[in-house]
Amino acid sequence: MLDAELIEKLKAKNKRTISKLITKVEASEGEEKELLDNIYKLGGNSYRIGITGPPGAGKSTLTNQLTKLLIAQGKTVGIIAVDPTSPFTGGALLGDRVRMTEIGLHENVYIRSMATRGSLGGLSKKAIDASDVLDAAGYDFIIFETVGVGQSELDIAKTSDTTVVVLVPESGDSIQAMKAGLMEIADFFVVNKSDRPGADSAVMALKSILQLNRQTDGDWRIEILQTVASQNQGVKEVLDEIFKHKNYLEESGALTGRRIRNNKIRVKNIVENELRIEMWNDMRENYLSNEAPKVVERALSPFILAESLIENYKSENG
Ligand SMILES: Nc1nc2c(ncn2[C@@H]2O[C@H](COP(=O)(O)OP(=O)(O)O)[C@@H](O)[C@H]2O)c(=O)[nH]1
Ligand SMILES: [Mg+2]
Repeated sequence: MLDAELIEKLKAKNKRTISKLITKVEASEGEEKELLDNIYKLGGNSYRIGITGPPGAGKSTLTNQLTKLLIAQGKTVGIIAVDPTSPFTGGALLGDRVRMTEIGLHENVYIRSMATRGSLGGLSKKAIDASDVLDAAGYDFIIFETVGVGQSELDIAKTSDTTVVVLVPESGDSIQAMKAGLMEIADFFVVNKSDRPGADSAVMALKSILQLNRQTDGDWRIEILQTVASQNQGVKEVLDEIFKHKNYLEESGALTGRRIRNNKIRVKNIVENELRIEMWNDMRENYLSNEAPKVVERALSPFILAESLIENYKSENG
């Protein structure tokens, strides 16, 4: 599957080879386990950074600026931009591409955009699998840009070593709404577009939420940084904070713990996904469709129907 020549090209960060492999990984529906397994074994040296936040917060702009700083330090960077925007806002995707083209041409940078295009819950799995290809290629850093709204995006954030949540002054209200999910994943916050009015009060609002939800992630203190990414203001500080967090994780030994936790989530997701596919074969799907009206008529309860489906699955799978 992965012959020596291909591995050599991959290790040389040949972009065509990487693209082809990611396409293969993206297309795989579980039957390409051998490929995924071989790719996984080649990796292990990348540091994963998640940049998440609402649409338009400036995640791509920030990612672009951070990447410029990293390549100036001689680092290699792989970027996976996960954009679940519907066809209605397809323009945003195009915007990302244009903005990132410049760094994308650099030999030490590889950029891949992934859109949902109906792949529903499978997107996070595909993005994570794709990051294994970049890891195998030997990129020093992998940056996931995700829109922090759905479970799938939170899943990706949970596989990162450092997660940065980007908000804007206008996010005031949504900070409240999103706080549960975001608090769970943020290693630090960035209030971007701090050139706009309301930046200070957004920082204040965030601070008070942070104090209410005192996180106990060891001795790590969750900071709030301010940036104007479009003018490259405060970006160096964001990179410093990423490195500070990386050092903290490495020196405290928390990095291994975090990666174990992340991989448990990953394995559980793979297991649940495969079980779901095996469970809902045509036969059981048809059976469900035929029996469902009886549930509505109360001739059958959902519990009994579920049980008979599980029993059928079990009898088939020993
Ligand atoms: N005023 C202002 N605009 C910004 C700033 N950062 C990014 N933008 C603009 O905000 C828009 C959305 O940025 P983008 O990076 O695509 O956001 P994303 O959807 O989070 O990736 C673009 O037009 C950027 O030029 C900033 O700090 N201040
Ligand atoms: Mg973007």
